[in-house]
Amino acid sequence: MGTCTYTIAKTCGSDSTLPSFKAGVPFSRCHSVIDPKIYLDNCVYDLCMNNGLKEMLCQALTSYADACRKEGVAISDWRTPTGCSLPCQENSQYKACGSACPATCNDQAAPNNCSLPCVETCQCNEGFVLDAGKCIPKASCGCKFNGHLYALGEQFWGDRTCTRRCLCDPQTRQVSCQASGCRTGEQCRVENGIQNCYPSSYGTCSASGDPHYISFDGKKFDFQGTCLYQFTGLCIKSQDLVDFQVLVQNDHRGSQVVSFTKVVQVKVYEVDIVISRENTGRVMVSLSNLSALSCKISIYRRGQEAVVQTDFGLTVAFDWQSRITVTAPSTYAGAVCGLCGNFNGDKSDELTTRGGTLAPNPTVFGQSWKVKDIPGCVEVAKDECSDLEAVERSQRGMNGECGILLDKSGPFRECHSKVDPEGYFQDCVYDYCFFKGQQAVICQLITSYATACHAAGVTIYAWRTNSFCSKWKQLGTIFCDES
Ligand SMILES: [Ca+2]
Repeated sequence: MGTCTYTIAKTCGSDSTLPSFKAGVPFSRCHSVIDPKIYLDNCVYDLCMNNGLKEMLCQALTSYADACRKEGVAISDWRTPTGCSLPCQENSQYKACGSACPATCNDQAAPNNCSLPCVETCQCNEGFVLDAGKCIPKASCGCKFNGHLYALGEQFWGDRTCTRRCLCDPQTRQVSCQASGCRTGEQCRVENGIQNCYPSSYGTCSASGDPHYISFDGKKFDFQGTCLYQFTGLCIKSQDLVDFQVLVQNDHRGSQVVSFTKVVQVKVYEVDIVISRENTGRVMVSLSNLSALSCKISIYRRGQEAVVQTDFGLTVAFDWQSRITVTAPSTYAGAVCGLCGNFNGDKSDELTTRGGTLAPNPTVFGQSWKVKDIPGCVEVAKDECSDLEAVERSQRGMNGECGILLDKSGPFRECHSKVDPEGYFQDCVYDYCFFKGQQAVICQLITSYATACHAAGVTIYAWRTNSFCSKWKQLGTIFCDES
């Protein structure tokens, strides 16, 4: 032991004052099976080197007790007399020789059928059982159904085809099931390991440029009113569908003839989210319902866009400039209304006004979806661009400007079969005409087509050059230059 002077013999139990390793209780029955000498020596050494730290004594005794138990020797309680207590959690108590098969919610009779040797353990008190590492009252155990345990109050599907909805009743702790099924527009499948009814498809509505709308059912039109409008929202209320509203406000730009989307407002779960050009790079959120924000709504940035996503599958994206995209699950088919149409699969009834009649033109249609007047806002139909046809003719033959979209050997050639460029070309010509060929405006249109091609999984080739839609110009000045 060198210079160590600690009186270790006494502490580790080689005299009669402490019960530890000494013959007699509680280790005596083990001495003939495992010689305690080496354990005693180690104990003495460790204690000496650590100035008699109690922890060392307890560790040494624990390792001897474990060794004995492994040999099948029952050890009586040595912790109480040595003060080496084993901390036990709530609703449990220390057992020197407890069952190795504790009672659980799944198997409350487990200790009775246990063939393993006893272990030193914290055993749940009478009336409690082990569940996820904790001792809980037996009455708090969930329900057993088809070999699975479900929490009290938990709802789940009782079959693989989503035709029986089951509940683990908190009162009876029994499972009760009812005939049920997925709603229209949904299908039963497993996502992220959870079987449920999920939307069978999604629809997309968008507005970009001055703004050119494409409704859920694929109807294209232009509407330039500059007040606040319902872009889309739930119109046929149902307890199965979460209510929401997406509003847009357009803004006069440049020539004052056309307008662009400048504010997008999303209202859902009593949360009000505003994305505006004025606050590019930021999203404003009303804080009346913070909990919904954390678990039901997520807001993040994706490339140049702000994205608002809800737990029921609605996604709203706005690039803070002029392009807004709303994606809704098929469960909302036929139940929405607004500038995006009713999402019923029928293109011909898309210009249905708030009053339920079919509008003769997009201006009348758009006006009917006005939510609010903004001071100074107007809803005039824009004048036709006088030389639109001439512009279209000349652009159609070009390899550059709007013509780049149609160029059969151009950068978008592989996309033509996947995404028809004609509509984008028409929009491009339209804007080109009103903005007198202002490049930033048509670059936005071409970017929209490039984005659609990317989404369709098509490779497109470099189309920006230093003199045409260069990246720098697009990020720096597009729609930001008031002159
Ligand atoms: Ca429709």
